[in-house]
Amino acid sequence: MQRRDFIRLSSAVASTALLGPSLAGCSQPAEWQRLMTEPPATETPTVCNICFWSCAAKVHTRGERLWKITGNPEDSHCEGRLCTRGTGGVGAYYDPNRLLKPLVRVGKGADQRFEVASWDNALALVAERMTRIAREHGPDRMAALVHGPGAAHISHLVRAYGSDSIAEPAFAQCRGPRDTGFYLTFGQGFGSPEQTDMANARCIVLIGTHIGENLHNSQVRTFTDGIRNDATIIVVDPRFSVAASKARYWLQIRPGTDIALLLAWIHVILAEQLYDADDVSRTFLGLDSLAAYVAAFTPEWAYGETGIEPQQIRETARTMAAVAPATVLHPGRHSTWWGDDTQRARAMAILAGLLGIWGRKGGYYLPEKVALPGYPTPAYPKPKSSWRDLTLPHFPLAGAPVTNVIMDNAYGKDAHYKGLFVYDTNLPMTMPGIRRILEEAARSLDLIVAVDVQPAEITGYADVVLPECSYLERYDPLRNNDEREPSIALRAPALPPRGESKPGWWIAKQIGERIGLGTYFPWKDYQEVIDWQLRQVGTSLAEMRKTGVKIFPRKTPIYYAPGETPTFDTPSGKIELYSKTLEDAGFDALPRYTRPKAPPEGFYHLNYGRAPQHSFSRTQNNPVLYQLMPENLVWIHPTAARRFGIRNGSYVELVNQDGIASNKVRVRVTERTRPDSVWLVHGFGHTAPGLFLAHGNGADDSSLMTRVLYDPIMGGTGMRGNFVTFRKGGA
Ligand SMILES: Nc1nc2c(c(=O)[nH]1)N[C@H]1C(S)=C(S)[C@@H](COP(=O)(O)OP(=O)(O)OC[C@H]3O[C@@H](n4cnc5c(=O)[nH]c(N)nc54)[C@H](O)[C@@H]3O)O[C@H]1N2
Ligand SMILES: Nc1nc2c(c(=O)[nH]1)N[C@H]1C(S)=C(S)[C@@H](COP(=O)(O)OP(=O)(O)OC[C@H]3O[C@@H](n4cnc5c(=O)[nH]c(N)nc54)[C@H](O)[C@@H]3O)O[C@H]1N2
Ligand code: SF4
Ligand SMILES: [Mo]
Repeated sequence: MQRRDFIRLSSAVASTALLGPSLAGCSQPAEWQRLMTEPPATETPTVCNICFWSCAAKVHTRGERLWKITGNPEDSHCEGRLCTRGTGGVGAYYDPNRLLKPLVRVGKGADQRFEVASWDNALALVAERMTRIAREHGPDRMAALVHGPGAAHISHLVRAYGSDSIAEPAFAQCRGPRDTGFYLTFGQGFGSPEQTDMANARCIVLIGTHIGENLHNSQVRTFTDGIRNDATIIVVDPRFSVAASKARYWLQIRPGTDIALLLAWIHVILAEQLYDADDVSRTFLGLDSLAAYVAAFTPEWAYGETGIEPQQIRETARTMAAVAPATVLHPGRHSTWWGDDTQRARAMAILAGLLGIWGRKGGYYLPEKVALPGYPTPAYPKPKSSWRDLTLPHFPLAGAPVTNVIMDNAYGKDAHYKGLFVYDTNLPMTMPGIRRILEEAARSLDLIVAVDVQPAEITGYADVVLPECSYLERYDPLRNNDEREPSIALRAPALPPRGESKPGWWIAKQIGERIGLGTYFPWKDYQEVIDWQLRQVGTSLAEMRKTGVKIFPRKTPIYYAPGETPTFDTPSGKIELYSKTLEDAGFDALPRYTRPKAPPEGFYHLNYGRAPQHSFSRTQNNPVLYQLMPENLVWIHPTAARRFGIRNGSYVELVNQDGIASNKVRVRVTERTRPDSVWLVHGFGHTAPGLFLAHGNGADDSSLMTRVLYDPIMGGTGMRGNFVTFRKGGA
């Protein structure tokens, strides 16, 4: 892809909006003409929910037809533009396979057969089982696995009921190790959006972090701004990613050896004294120990581990130090890779500390959010047991509930948890190795509820499936993220819910009232909650329905003042290069490098990630995005293709180290993957029979991840330690 194409990514996809109505059954051009001209268009503000970057948008409708979705020009976060997927949100509304009625499982055990139920009956069943669990075992024995902004409704219900076991895959399958590593070093993690000041950077370092394929809208644009401003781009990736194609330095690292590279970079910066000496004495804890520790980790040593030439390691270290603090060392996002992920994040945080980029222009800015009060409801009861009781003995520094710990305690007759709520997360494709556990859970738990918009894999395991309407048909909690310019954004319904689908807030309130928790839902509807909140910050629902976004002036500076000595929220108040907290918990106080397992003879690293057209496993059945990318391809290096006699465009099955085979998947032979690795876009290979478009297309990376590398510090599920070989098959 040319650089110009890359910059234009988001405008090039505007045309995808045109596909939506045609898929909804319009016969062009007469029907199209009609749709374009009458009745007059209405605009309703929303916040995109196709991924969690939360861009503010406008939904354009004509009567009860959805026309298109465009970026909200008032939004400083998305700068008025949506990405491919956000524009394709039209397909989330028109998806012919949407869940439109509640379902109750009639199959026994793990049998996935369902009957349509009325809302009354479905809610009564949930209420009856929740009441029984509370009476017989205690409400703390109910857990919830949730994701996305709407999760707040279910979390509120479950907390009011008396449980704090509420986990998101955003921790143990995504950002957890990164945030833990930075938290241990700086006393603070990263939020979403990440506070990288790429537009002002002179040097940008990406470790993995495949921006451009990872299509977090404004992040792609600030990265592009950095490129346009001639920042030096350094990309560390075993694969020739889109970002690598923009880089001055592409370091094609041997998979899993990043800590070695980071230690060598730190070695060079300390050995050549490339850091700000003033900063070092004032703000660092443990510099001497660090210097002694990294003395042995020379670029020559790292070359043996990473395959990156010593001269390149020196040159890149000098480059990032020369322009610091205007250097963005991107902290990454999906960081559950090799099991030593918190330590990799620590190594990155230490390097960021030495470069002095925290709170500096061109490095990491200091984010701010709006002080938006919550709607007053009674205090939650204190749970009899907490998620911490089950988690900390295994993962002592887990700062948030861990999905896998909950699931490990949610199957079998003697399981701690007796009931499970699942909202907006498709566990079978999200948590490696979970299908067997879910089958057991479906047999043994008193209740599994899934709230979803489509008959995704997870719904097959539920006793009760509750159909939520799409984000285009509902109110949700206001967007209020920590970012550059504090702002709030409104998601309001642009269309009535299709079928009998209902908003999450309604579902939570209905269940709450049926189990005696009505006082936690003292409002008539969610408009009332939002309007109350908005009035506390000087606006109202009526005003926000017009604008969609309100930007607030910052109350604190975005960067530290020159010469300022900040205090960090660590035990010492300093940047902790040496972590006593880790040491006291029995871990390495300085990041240790462990050589990853190499693939066995005839096997290849299973590498995976994103494509710009899709989000996780949630968009493959979206008719608009399906058209843009109906299946994933497995990238195979020409040497491997030759060895196995595999042709470009043919189909193969991937078979992992434990003999587990994937669906058939089409081959792309390319030098963009390393000779020792294959590449697969996550989210394909759906098995749910109700997803007519997505079912059976491409291969599911999760199903091949039978070897999980747990992070002993915080419980993350490292996914990169799996290997595959090929079985020829298919047409
Ligand atoms: N289009 C789209 N964009 C998305 C999403 C989506 O679903 N769709 N999801 C969003 C979310 S929640 C997340 S968390 C992010 C995920 O996106 P990222 O945070 O960017 O994910 P990573 O795993 O860091 O990046 C994958 C890259 O790491 C490389 N890699 C593999 N192994 C190694 C290794 O050992 N070392 C190094 N240095 N690199 C390696 C791969 O080749 C690949 O290019 O994307 C976000 N953006
Ligand atoms: N193998 C593998 N596993 C991964 C990753 C990977 O790259 N490979 N990536 C990891 C990362 S970084 C992340 S963040 C997680 C993401 O993991 P998840 O959050 O589980 O993401 P999805 O797979 O999109 O599943 C979303 C589910 O919510 C449903 N849904 C969509 N919209 C709505 C809605 O408006 N309301 C409700 N109630 N439901 C809705 C969808 O139908 C789907 O069932 O996955 C992690 N797991
Ligand atoms: S990045 Fe794209 S999919 Fe994600 S919220 Fe923004 S427009 Fe929607
Ligand atoms: Mo993620």
